[in-house]
Amino acid sequence: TKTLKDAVAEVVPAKREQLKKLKADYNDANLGQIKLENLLGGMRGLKVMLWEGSVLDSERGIAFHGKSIPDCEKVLPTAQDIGLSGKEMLPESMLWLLLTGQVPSKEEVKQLSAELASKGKLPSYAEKIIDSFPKTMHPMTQFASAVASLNHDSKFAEAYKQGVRKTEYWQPTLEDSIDLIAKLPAIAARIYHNVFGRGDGVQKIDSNLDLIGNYSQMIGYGDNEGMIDYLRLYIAIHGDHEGGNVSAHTAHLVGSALSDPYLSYSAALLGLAGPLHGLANQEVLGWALDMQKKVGDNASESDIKEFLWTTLKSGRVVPGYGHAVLRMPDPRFSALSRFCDTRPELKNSSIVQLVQKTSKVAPEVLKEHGKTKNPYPNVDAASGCVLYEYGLKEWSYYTVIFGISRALGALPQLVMDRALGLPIERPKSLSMDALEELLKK
Ligand code: FCX
Repeated sequence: TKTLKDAVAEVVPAKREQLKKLKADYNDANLGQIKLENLLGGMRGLKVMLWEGSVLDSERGIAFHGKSIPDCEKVLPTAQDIGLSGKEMLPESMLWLLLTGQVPSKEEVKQLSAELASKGKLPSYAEKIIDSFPKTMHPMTQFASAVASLNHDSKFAEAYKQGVRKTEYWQPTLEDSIDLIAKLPAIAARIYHNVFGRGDGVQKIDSNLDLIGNYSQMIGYGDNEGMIDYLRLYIAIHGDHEGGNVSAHTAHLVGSALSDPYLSYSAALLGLAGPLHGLANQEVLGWALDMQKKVGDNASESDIKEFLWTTLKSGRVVPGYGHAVLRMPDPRFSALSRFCDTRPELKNSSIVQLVQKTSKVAPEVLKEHGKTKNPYPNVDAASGCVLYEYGLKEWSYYTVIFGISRALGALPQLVMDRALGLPIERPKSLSMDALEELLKK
């Protein structure tokens, strides 16, 4: 059975060749004009980054190496396929796809799961660092700091110091990336234990379990099949959302300075901790619970609409709605809703029902409000209420779970950045005075 490293090694020459040909054939080609509105509007719509793992289409949603979420659900190996119970695709399968563009075999996924389990334990210095954080520090700050601390053992940083050749950079980058992905569950579980007293805080890593099976054990959900399978789905589909979102772009930008994967991904997590990005899933739940308090169970559409208008009139955004790129209901939202429909314990949950009902009326209200370009639910609208229903009620922890996931896409791109020898990122900036001068010409 091929290892992930063998599979990446097979892909790298073809990717290098493709880049060489692109440069040779089209180096001067125009990819669009830069307007002032792009510069002032957060660079929306500018095609200025290379990102291999996924491409986001505003009308069709995300595709991972050309595969939509329903395609992935059909072809990516599940827990059942590697001898465990569970029907959802495994994050290991998604990681393989994102890194290589290929659908892994069941044996390859099983081997990758075992490799991650063997690398999952934290060094004792990292445990001590996590244990020293005040409980009142936000879990995302703890997460990013713990991840940064692991650069102590970075193979890339060491290899760079030893003068490794540029063409080989991708190899220690891949090793660090796999080591980091393997350890994210143990970091996240220890934070959960320290802050909320859930799980026993012990790093029990069973070499027969998959990444999320082990994570679920460590956070005290080892016996809850529904939750384990939900986490697998959640973590697989949050893995990548092309390159321009804040977390992915940050990993790429920081990595472009040849900062190692630990430093690059730590920075990405700090971006994910912003309320307009990953923190939205925490915000949604708080907001939905406030609505539930106000409108009660079995709320009518008009009660929900009224609550939505109250939020909007107070000048706040409706969390879980809108998107910088999508102009349709987020297929990740649809995948999580589909999961809810298949599980009786969720189908009958009052908070899940409220969230689903809201997703039917909110687009109408947001259209009438007339500001957002995309009135439909994004993934964050659904993700938190399921965790809540399964008993993981500490919402300030939710973005940490997103943070385990985003590594599946951000780190493979870092490997590709190094394999392709992409340069340090350095866009040009201008002051308003300089802009005025330029535009008057
Ligand atoms: N409720 C109310 N107003 C909204 C809105 C919402 N859900 N979404 C956008 N708007 C407003 C914007 O605030 C902006 O108003 P302004 O002109 O007064 O500044 C206007 O509509 C145009 O924004 P738009 O171009 O549609 O959206 P942006 O690309 O600027 O922003 C986000 C996209 C996602 C940041 C925005 O829709 C938002 O704040 N949504 C709520 C938070 C959220 O759910 N974030 C998670 C997004 C995602 F899934 C992720 O990255 O994780």
